[in-house]
Amino acid sequence: MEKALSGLREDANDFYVPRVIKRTKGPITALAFLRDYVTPNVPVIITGLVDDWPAMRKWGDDDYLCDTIGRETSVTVAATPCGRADAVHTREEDNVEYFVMPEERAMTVQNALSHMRQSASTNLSSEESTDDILYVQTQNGNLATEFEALAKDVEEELPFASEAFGQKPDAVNLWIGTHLSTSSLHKDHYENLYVVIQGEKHFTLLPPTDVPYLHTQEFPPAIYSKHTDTHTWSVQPQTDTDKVPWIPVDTDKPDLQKFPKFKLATPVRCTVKPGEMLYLPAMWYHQVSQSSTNGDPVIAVNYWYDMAFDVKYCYWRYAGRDVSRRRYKYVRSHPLIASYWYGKGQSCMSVCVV
Ligand SMILES: O=C(O)CCC(=O)C(=O)O
Repeated sequence: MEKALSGLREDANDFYVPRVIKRTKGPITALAFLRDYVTPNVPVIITGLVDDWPAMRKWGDDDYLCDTIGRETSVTVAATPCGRADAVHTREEDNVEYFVMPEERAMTVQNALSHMRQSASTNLSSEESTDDILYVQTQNGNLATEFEALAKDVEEELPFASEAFGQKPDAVNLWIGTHLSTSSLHKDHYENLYVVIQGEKHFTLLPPTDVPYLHTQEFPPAIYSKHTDTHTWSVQPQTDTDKVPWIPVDTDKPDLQKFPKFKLATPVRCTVKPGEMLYLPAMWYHQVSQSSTNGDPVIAVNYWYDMAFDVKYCYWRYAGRDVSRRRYKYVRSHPLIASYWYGKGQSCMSVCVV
């Protein structure tokens, strides 16, 4: 098996994995998109497609966002002490590594934005900051629900992509955060078109053929919780649910002693700037950080289209077969995690698996 995987790695490097993520100027036809990027399963940054979206002019203004969503309207915001939600952390009390989900808070956009601006303007890193780190990132089609009032400022679907995939997007998600939040390495079973409206997003991408080198393990689930009386954070284990398969490697500073196979992985880095759209093919692994100037929130919208469970998916399952079966069982069978990933009360089938 090891020999076969090493051959796969060599072939992937020779024939498939890009060394840099190409930029192409839109518009792009469905045919060209399908032929040049979807079928070969390679990422690309498409420019010039969203310059005239009202969001590009309007969303930089906090007053516009607050007035449009409603000054008194509560939305769901993820909160953590460290900026890494849905990531592996060691809990001090028992020295056990958990997959930790964020605390979800209901708050007004006005409060969320002013908190984000304040924390971002200190220019501290997430390790140095003592603020609660907030991130709008529910990944459940929130642009059609909680943030519906903003939906008119972007396109409901991307015509070239809907034509290429033969369907409308399954979910359109709004992301609002700061440099203090990072999304840990994972993959989604979605074709992803990720549009940056303000700030920059820094993606580390790894092809699906890297599955053997990512040290996927199963971790007990837990949730961050802030105690209102003591103002301290704790990690609350979720004892009634199964373990979660996740990747513990931080691609920005991989611990190669602990995760030696990761040195065989082939990360490719790219930055997506305002007005640009990253096509992140289904089954590509990604870790995402973000930055902006003047403490401005980093704002993005992404379109998730259902992927085709075709031969590429079978190859990926084969290359990572020791972990892939269990993860499906897990996602399908646990109400807490399923509702988390599928979206609460949504039809969105966000199967975010590692
Ligand atoms: O923007 C982020 O923080 C993460 C994006 C992501 O994971 C996704 O679009 O699937």
